[in-house]
Amino acid sequence: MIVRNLEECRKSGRLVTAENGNWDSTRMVLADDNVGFSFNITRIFPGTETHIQYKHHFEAVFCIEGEGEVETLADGKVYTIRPGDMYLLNEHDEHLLRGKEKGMTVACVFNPALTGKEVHREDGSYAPADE
Ligand code: 9YT
Repeated sequence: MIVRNLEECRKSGRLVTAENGNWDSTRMVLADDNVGFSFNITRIFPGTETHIQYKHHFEAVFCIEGEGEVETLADGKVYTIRPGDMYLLNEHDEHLLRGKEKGMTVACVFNPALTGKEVHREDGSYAPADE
C-alpha cells in the first residue's frame, strides 16, 4: 500500500503550475504507480478561464471547496460547480473551466494516468500517454 500526504507531495516535486498561472495541481498518484489511473488535487485560481479538451483522456472532477463554472462548447451549457459536485468528461468534452471569486479546489482522476510531465497544448489537450 502507498500513503502520501498532500502537503508533502507539494514540497517534493509533485506540484505542477500551469504556464499561464490559471491553476496548480499536485499529482498524488501517477502513471508510474501502475494502477491505470492518476489522481491529483488541483486549485483553480480566482477569475481564471482555461480552455480544455482532453482528447486522449477521460477525467472525473470532484469539487472539494470554492466555486467554479464549466461551459461545454458543443452546446453552450454553463454548469456552476460547488462543493460536492462532480463532473465527468466522458465524451472528451471541449470546455471552458472558470474559477469564481474564491477559486476552487478539486480532486481529479485521469484515465489513462498522467505521467506528471503533461502541459496543456494549444488545443487544450494533453498528449496521449505513449507520445
Ligand atoms: C480540472 C482540470 O482539468 N484542471 C486542469 C489541470 C488538471 N486537473 C491537471 O493537469 O492536473
